[in-house]
Amino acid sequence: MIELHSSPTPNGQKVMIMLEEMGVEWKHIDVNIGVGEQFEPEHLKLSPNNKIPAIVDTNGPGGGPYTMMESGAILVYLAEKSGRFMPKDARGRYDTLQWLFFQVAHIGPMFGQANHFNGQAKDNQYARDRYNNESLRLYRVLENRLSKYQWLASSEYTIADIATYPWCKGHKDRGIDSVAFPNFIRWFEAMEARPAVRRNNEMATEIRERMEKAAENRPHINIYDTRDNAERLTRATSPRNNGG
Ligand SMILES: N[C@@H](CCC(=O)N[C@@H](CS)C(=O)NCC(=O)O)C(=O)O
Repeated sequence: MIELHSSPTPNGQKVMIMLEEMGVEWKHIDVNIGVGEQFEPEHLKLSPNNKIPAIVDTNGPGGGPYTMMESGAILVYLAEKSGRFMPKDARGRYDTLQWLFFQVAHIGPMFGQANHFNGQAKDNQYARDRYNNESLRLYRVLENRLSKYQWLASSEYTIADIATYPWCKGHKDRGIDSVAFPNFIRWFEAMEARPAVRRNNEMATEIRERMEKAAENRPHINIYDTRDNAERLTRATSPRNNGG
């Protein structure tokens, strides 16, 4: 059984899609980052970087529970555990790892910063231009790759596709359409046709609603508030909170 300690953000959804594709027994344990549950000591035991997602595989390598953070590493682990969504030949495997790392190192952080400055710092034109321009460039990288390959890494559907899709859901708001990005749109539609992806999208809405309801009377935090963030982040990473 796999426990997913998470929230249905793009990084959380990557793992949800993978678990649905594998068809294994799993459950979602809600970690509401809007009320600061990522900073609680129980979550830190699973995720030393205070982030979601984290998993606990109750039947990990060698038997017994195994805990992991970092969505890219979790996808590699689950691909190896299931023997699926990672090509068996060496070139296909390294291509998959390249495009998986490309998502984790570029698509996630750059789209994330663009969303942040567009939403939280509308008057910071420099930062908005920087991350919006870079995001657009990254969509072109995806388009170029997908003009040569059916799926991101190869002719096979892999964990690189699973990792990238949830981050690309906002493409319409960025003016990404089938005229300028025909191969990206073909790929995006192929992703949305997969039953596991459809189930993920339905579950993401349900989990969000459940978490909002559970947090109704609880004090919310603003993870973007730089004034109280400094103190909270220091506390969260102090040796005492980390079992030191
Ligand atoms: N590199 C990490 C990124 C994880 C991450 O940034 N998670 C975000 C949600 S998508 C989070 O936990 N944010 C809460 C916070 O920053 O306090 C991964 O791929 O797992």
